[in-house]
Amino acid sequence: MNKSVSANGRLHVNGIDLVNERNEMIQLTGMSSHGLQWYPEHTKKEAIAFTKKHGASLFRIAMYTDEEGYISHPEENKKNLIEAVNAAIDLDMYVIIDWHILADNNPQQNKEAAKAFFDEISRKYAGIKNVIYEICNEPNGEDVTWEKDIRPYAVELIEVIRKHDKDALILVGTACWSQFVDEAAKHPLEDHNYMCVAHFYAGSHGEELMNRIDTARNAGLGIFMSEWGTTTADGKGDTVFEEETRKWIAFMKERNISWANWSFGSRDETSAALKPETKGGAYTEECLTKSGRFVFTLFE
Ligand code: DCB
Repeated sequence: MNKSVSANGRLHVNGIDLVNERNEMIQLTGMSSHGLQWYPEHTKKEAIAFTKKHGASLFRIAMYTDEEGYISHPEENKKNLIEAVNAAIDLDMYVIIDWHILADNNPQQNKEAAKAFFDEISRKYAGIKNVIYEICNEPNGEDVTWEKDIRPYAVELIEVIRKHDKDALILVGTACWSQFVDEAAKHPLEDHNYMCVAHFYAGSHGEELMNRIDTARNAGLGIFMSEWGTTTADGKGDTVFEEETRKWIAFMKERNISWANWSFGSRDETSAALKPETKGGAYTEECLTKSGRFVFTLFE
């Protein structure tokens, strides 16, 4: 199936399924960048084109908010983000604008900045069919829940985006690093075109998380795997969990769950798809790590 934007148009959620403009099911697969504040070079057009050449239909731009990201350096990050989004549009790919909360564990913490950012960016890209909004990467921390923190945040953010764009697909992270999708399914949002986000790391997460995903889907909640890794949940260690990853890939394929792999970055860590010495610009197969070589065979 041709998974370009020109062939599929605006995606929407039909029941729990992601479908194209002809209401045909579509599964997007691709890469997530690493932190935009650290590796902007691997979000340029050559970088995204390299993933497309290997079969990716989706690119996720992980714009960290904390850790010297958008909150402390808004202009630089916004400029790099826009450049990356425009490159993905030129390449006829779907692109996720990811408000990558992590150390700032509760989405409420930077809510006002998030509202101002998404107001501006969804006005800029209103009606552009490539663009998908992810409003909070991974809420975490024991006291952060769907009901108390994430859902109210999502209601406000979705209202901001919907002012400019009635139909864009919106992705909403869930508690416990985007694992408690079953909790979200108990009190879904009212919006007509959103999915909740699940994330897995093959060395850390298996059946328990798969069950949470099936529970959520059985309750009627659509799921998007906007980030997953071949390693343990810290992105490090020294093992690429191929067998466990294959189980997850089959699980997602059976359910038509779209995904992006962490990460198209060159940090010296096992989850990175690029070798540490990789510079932006001229990408070849030689640049890929063990994880990268493996993941690049998995695009559907
Ligand atoms: C997620 C985050 C992502 C993080 C990866 C791997 O975090 F969305 O930002 O990436 O998964 O842990 C890592 C980078 C490192 C960087 C670190 C902090 O690979 O280079 O130093 O972010 O910026 C998760 C996911 C799951 C779980 C925990 C984390 N979990 N976490 O299940 O416990 O703590 O970051």
